[in-house]
Amino acid sequence: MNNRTERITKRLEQLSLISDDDKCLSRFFGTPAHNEAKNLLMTWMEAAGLLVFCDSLGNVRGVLKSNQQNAKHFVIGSHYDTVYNAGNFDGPLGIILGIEIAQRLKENNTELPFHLNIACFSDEEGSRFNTAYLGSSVLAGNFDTDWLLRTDDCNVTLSEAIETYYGNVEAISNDKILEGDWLGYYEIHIEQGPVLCKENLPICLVSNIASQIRVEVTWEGISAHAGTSPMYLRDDALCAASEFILEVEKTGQKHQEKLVGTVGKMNMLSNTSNVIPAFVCHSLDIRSADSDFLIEIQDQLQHKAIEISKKRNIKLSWKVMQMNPAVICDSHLKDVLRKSIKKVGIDKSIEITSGAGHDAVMISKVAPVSMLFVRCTDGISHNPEEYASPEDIEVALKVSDQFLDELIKEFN
Ligand code: HGY
Ligand code: MN
Ligand code: MN
Repeated sequence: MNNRTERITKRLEQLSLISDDDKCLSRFFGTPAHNEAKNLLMTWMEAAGLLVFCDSLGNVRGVLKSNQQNAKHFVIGSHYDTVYNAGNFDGPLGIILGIEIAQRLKENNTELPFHLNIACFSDEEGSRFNTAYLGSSVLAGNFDTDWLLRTDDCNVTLSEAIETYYGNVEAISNDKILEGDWLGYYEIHIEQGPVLCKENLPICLVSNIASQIRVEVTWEGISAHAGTSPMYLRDDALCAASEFILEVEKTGQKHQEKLVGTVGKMNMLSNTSNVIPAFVCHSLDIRSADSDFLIEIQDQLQHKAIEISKKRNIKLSWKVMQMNPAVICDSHLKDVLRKSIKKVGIDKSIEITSGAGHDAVMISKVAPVSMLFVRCTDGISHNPEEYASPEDIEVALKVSDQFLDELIKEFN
C-alpha cells in the first residue's frame, strides 16, 4: 500500500470515529459530531495547501485557484453526513480521495486551467430534516428557503440548526457557484450494490442515477383502550399504515425489474402497548431509472392510501418532500473517465445505473456530472459492515489522478 493510500485509509478510520452515538456511527447534519468532522476536514484541506472555508450551510470547501482569466470551476465532491448506524465509506471516501487528488496537483505545482474545488457537502442523506442534497443545493443555487422551516424529531428547525454552527441563512444564496461558471463535477463513491463484486472489478463508470421520490405519509385515527374497544369499533392508525406498507412492498415486487419502494422511518403515538395507535407518520422512498413511470407509481400508491384511509375511517396526509428526476451522467466526461481507466491499465470498464442518490443529482441541475463507483464488499452499505479495500481505493485514486490530468490537458 503506497503512502497516499495509507493516508486515505487512516483518515477514513479517523473520520469514522466522530459520531453522535457511542454505539454506532451516526453523524446527522448540524450536530456536535458533524461540527467536529467539519473542523477535521478543514485541517486536512489546509494541510493539502488548498484555500479553505466553511460556507453558510457547513459545506467545507477547498480551492486550488487557476491563474487563467475567467477560469471556470471544476468540483470534486461528496458528503460527510451519514445515516444512522452508518458505514465508514458512504460519503467520506469521495471527500478524502478528492483532497488527495488536489494535494498531488498542489505538490506538483500544476498549472490549472480551471479552479479545482473540493466540496465536502454537509448533508446529502437528509437523515435529520428529510432534505436530501441540502449541502450541494447551496453550490447549485437550488437551496429552497421553504426547507428552513422543516423540523427534526425534536422540533428543531433547519434554520436553527444552521445558525447553531454554520452561518446565517441570509448568506446561503451567496455561496453558490453561478450556473455559467461550472466546468463540471466528479464524485467518487462506493457502489453500494453487488455489480462490481459480481463482475470482479474494482471500479466502474456511472451511466445514470435513478429518479427518487420521498413522501411523508401520516395516518390519524382515534386512541382508545386496548382492552375495552371492540375490534369493529376501532380507528387504528397503525393497522391502516401497515396495510399501506404491505401495498408498497407488493407494488415493488410486481415491478421489481424497474422499481424499489421502502418505508424506512416511522413515528407513532402513543407507542404504548395498551393504547390503540392514533397517529402514525412514516417515510416512503420510491425509485426508478424511469422518471415518468415513478410518477405514475406515486399516483397509484397515493390512490391506494386514500382508499385505505376511507375504508378505515382514518385521516390521511400525503406530503411529497422531494422529487428528483433521473440524471444522465455527461457523455464527454464519461469518455475522458473511460480513457483514464484504460490508461491506468484496466481493460474492462463497464457503466451501471446508480439506484442510490448522490450529490451529483443536485449538481446536475447546473453542470455536467460524472461519477466513479468503487467496489464495496457484497454491495453492503448503510450498514457498519460497509467496506472498500485499500487495493480498490488505490485503483480509484490512480484513475482519478489520470482523469484530472486528462482534463487539465484538454482545457489548457
Ligand atoms: O438514499 C440514498 O440514495 C443516498 O444514500 N442518499
Ligand atoms: Mn452517499
Ligand atoms: Mn447514503
